[in-house]
Amino acid sequence: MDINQALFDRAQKTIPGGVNSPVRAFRSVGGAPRFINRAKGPYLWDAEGKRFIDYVCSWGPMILGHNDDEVVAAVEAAVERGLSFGAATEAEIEIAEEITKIVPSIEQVRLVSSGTEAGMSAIRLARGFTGRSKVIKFEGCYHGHSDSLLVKAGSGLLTFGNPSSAGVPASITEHTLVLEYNNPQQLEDAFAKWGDDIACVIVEAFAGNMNLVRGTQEFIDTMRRLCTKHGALLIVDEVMTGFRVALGGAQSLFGVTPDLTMLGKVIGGGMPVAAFGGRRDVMQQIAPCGPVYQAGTLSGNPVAVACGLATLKKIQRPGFHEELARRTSRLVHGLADAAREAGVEFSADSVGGMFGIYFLPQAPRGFSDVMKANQPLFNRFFHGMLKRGVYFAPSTFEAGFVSIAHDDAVIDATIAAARETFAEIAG
Ligand code: KE4
Repeated sequence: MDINQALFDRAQKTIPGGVNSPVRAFRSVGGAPRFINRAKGPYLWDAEGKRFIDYVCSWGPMILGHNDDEVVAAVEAAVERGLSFGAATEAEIEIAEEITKIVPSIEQVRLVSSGTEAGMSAIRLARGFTGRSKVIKFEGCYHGHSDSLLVKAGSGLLTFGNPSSAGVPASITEHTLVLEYNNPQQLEDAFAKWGDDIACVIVEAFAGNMNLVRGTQEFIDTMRRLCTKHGALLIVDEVMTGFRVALGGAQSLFGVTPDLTMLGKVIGGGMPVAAFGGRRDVMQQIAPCGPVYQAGTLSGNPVAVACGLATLKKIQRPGFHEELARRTSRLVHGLADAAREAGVEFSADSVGGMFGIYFLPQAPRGFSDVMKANQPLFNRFFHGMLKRGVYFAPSTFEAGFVSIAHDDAVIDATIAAARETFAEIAG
């Protein structure tokens, strides 16, 4: 038996599914997950010492590559000063100033420890600010696992959601309306029916949790216009896209000004930092300033903030995002060329340092397109690449990520491995 399998068997004795987050269990691709014990630059090494080129990048945070020397030095210096105080620190002011400088729509920001906390808090704040209960989200988008967001579309069109997880009472999800992504008309209809009862619309402007799916400009503009008209708040979830698709995130590419933004992943550089922020008048409703309660023992943890701050400073270097986008585009074009040469139906897309690969004739425009992808073929591709030392996300419903440590030689090695894999699965 191999070491990863032995570790997986042992892990399942004391950890549900052997993992601390479901996607890591390789359930949708099959086989034993790789137990990683170190990483550097674009590489991971598993428990057997096998090296992989990493396109998960911890699901987005590792935009500088693993264990960037300057980031590690900042973390080590913070550790020397203390692991956690549960008190205010100057570093929290510094990272708040960086965030509000980089993302102009964020006038004030509150740090939390996960994207889930950011989403849960942003929705509570929107409900508190507007005095309304109803929330609109979109099928295929994920904003963390807080109860009111674990919801699937209602049985009929424009009917309120049903729980998508056990343990979530229907009374919680009955305020959440799940609409079709990239369907402006449905938004018009929903606001026509419930406009003045809607607290917020929450959206991934570039969706990354049904693989990468681009929101259309019309879709985003429609929700901004309708929220403004009806006094609802627009929450753009930039946990994945923030500082990743562009320095200023998806909102900078769409030219949209959210009322609230969620941040995570890159903001912590791999350590537990996330945030929500936006209009000052809205943020002033958060405790201790206002009546909307929100708190966290490790919010703004000094070691995690040091990691995030060092990351945010380094990605602001001139040309960083242009170069990251160039490398990511080189990857997806190389993969598409390799698939075409092998005669495998495949497409790919990228926005900044985020990409999608699809066993579909063209990039999906919404959830129903994504569901038509050839999942068995993806699974064969996944394992063919894993065997050749390339680690993609173990699910066809996940986006991929490139770091600035993925240089052309690493990208070209990936494409060479893909050429062999596509030839292998073409039959
Ligand atoms: P966390 O609570 O996992 O820090 O963030 C939740 C979240 C919120 N919003 C968006 C757009 C997200 O992508 C996420 C988390 N993303 C997943 C990857 N699809 C994290 C990986 C996992 O669940 O293990």
